[in-house]
Amino acid sequence: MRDAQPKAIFLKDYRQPDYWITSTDLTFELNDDSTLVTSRLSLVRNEQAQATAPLVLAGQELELISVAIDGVTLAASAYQTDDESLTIHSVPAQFELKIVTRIYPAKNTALEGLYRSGGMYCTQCEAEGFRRITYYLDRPDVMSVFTTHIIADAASFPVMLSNGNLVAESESNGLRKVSWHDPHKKPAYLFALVAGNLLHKEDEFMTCSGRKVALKIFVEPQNFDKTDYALDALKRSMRWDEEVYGREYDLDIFMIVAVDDFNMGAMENKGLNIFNSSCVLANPATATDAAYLRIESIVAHEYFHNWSGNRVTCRDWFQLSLKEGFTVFRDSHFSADMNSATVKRIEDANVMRTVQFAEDGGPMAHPVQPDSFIEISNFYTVTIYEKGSEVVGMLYKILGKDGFRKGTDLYFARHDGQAVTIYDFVGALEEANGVDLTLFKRWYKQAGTPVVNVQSQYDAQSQQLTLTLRQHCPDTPGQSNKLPMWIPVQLGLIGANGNDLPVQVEPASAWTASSQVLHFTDAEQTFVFSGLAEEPKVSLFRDFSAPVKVEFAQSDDDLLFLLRHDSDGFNRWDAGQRLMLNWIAAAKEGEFTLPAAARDAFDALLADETLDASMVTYLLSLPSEAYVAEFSPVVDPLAIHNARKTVQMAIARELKDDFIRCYQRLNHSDAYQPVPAQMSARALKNLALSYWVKAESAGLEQALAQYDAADNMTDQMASLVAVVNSGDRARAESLLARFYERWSKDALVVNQWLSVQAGSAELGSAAFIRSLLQHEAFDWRNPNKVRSVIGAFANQSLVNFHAADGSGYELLADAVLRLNEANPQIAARLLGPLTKWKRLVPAQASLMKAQLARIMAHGSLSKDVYEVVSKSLV
Ligand code: B3K
Ligand code: ZN
Repeated sequence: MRDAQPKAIFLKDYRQPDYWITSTDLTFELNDDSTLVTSRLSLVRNEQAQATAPLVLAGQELELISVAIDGVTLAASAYQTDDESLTIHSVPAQFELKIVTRIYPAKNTALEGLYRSGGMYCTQCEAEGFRRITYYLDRPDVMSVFTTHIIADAASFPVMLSNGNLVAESESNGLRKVSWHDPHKKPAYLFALVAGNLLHKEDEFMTCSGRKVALKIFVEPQNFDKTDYALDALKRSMRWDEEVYGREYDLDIFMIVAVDDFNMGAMENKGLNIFNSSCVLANPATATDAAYLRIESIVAHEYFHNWSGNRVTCRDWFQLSLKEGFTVFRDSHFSADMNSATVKRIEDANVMRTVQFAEDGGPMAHPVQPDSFIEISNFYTVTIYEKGSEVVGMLYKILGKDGFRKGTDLYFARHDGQAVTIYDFVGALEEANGVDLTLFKRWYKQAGTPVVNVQSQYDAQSQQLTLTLRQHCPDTPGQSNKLPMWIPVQLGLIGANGNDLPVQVEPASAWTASSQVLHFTDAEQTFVFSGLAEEPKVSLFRDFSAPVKVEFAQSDDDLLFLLRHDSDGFNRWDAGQRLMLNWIAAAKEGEFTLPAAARDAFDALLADETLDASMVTYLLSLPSEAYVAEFSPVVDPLAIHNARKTVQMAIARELKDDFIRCYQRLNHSDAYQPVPAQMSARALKNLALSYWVKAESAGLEQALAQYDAADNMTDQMASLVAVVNSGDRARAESLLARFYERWSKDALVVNQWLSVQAGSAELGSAAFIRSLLQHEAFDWRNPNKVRSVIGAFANQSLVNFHAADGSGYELLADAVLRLNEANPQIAARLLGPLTKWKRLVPAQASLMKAQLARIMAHGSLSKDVYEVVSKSLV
């Protein structure tokens, strides 16, 4: 908690530390109510530092027992502590430092540092959690070799793990002692420790150079049957990273541990990944296809960090996107290779457009490489992760597959074992390809979403099409008058028969034919396409080639044409979404009828068995309310909800018979497997069911029948969601009760049950949510449960969250205040929806602002909450 106003930290103030830590030897004695930590460090003064430089170590919530230098215990006058540090006034140029501290893991509700989750001990040290374990140079540019000894009651903690390889174990007098050694130097944020009564599933991976790696997934005993899929995904990730990036694993063992209480999805600690159980555990009866896909991508993401993050790490936290943006790019590419590349692109664009563009247009907007922060935990954002990945993706488009790989090879070779910056990454790509990316680097420094305006003109006589592109990027907090960005525009021209036409463009230097990319680099540029005997349809930003907003007037007929014919799957979807946005806008103004041509196009999609079913699912899915909101100048949640529902009903009614046919065609009972073909078929089948439920009561009966027949959670959950959102409250309540009775012992399933209710427009009023918070299944200490109820309510149930009486906002503010002290990271993260107040209709905006002001008035805000609220109120 803060006494004075928290201060911002600036990138421009970066300087190297005065001391380096070459080795770190830690002993943990895990006792019932406290843990004794003995740290033995070898330190050496930085050659650039002055001989008189004091040693300042970071530390929080630590009970200091003793400090000794080279075996001599220091008198209390030789050092000084405050809430955040330990300063030793005078130290030699090279020395051994021994520090003993006591910590209280069972009382640690912030879930940073060493804490208890159920019966086990675990850690989370990124970004600045290690300082809650012992005093240390807790910054990523201090890389050290770690040895860890753990001593605990042998009966309660048969499994004790840390990074690297197990080098010793022994037992005496009921105490077990183990020692782990990690030969790779690493920053403290990658340290991990786990102790508990755990079972593990084991497998083996043979690396490309023929080394055997033991793979182990540790879980609490009741979850032993939920590890197979993650193990499989891990092996596929390891193989993929060898094949696509030439990266081989570098220890003899790779471990994953599942824990129930975890602030984020997972953590890439060296050799010992720790996962939120919701992101690793699955079996067909309890996990949906969506959960399987999430597990596949997160297992891959954490594994890929072994190179992009661990072997080559960040110099400081302003470089966070160096590892996160690049690693998201790598995991997206992996998921695209494992499943449908087009669908993955659609999903990524959806996140950008609904969540990242909103962040970039709001009070927390920041560049991919931020200039400053108050609390680094607030910067694990969609901008750092997803926009960071899109920026890497543009580099990939610009350099091409082979050029990109040459660049990453150089990057890994040159910086292995180092802590570096985003520009070191770009520098390696530049050097390996002999290109100058100076202009491109603006993507890292300028916040905000560029808007690209497109004017097109066709001249039949000269057979030329002229495209004029203009770009501007709106002001964001602390940044105005932005410079033009290098925007890769992947483009196609389509003839009347639906085929792509050859592209001949002036200036030719702006065109890369191999990737069909136009390089748009100035504020305004005109491109002339020639040899066009007919006016082509223009397909712009294929494959979502840049994270920008596009203003390009195309008629509904043109959009329908693109929906039917574009050879780029992403743009087929995009054209459909634009059409649907137009319909929703029209429905806001009055009655809506589905145009006959659109009905025919949808008909054809539903009947076409040659198309990838997951792609058809996306083509027929309406944009979410959040998506519609992002495309609305002023957000009126109720109007959006009603208009979207009108369009949904029209589609459901008009295509009812097609949906029923499609449902029946796909509703067969092959044994469940989480494989792409089956997942796609289930997605389309369940979309058809959801429309059928909207269209007539027979659909509802079928949803109930499917619920009873289902042997897997995907079908069961789809039925439950359809019934809950059908408007038949009695049936919804009775099915929810049955579901709970069946699954009340399985925490992950219960969390899905909480989230279906909290996110439902039909059920989720603030009063209803308050009753859910009283349910035996809810627990404020568990972040997954808080996200399942409060997060689902505020992010998905928009009509209820934005209720006219402000009750939704009040509920969210109450939750934030309640968690502010106990778990500041989660409290700050929940705040997201309130920060968007400026976009809302005035009555709602002022109610939202009032709740932010109420939080601000609270006497003792954590840095995390303070930063988000104070920036949002400006
Ligand atoms: N690197 C971690 C995130 C840690 C968050 C700390 N507040 C997970 C990931 O991105 O892989
Ligand atoms: Zn990551």
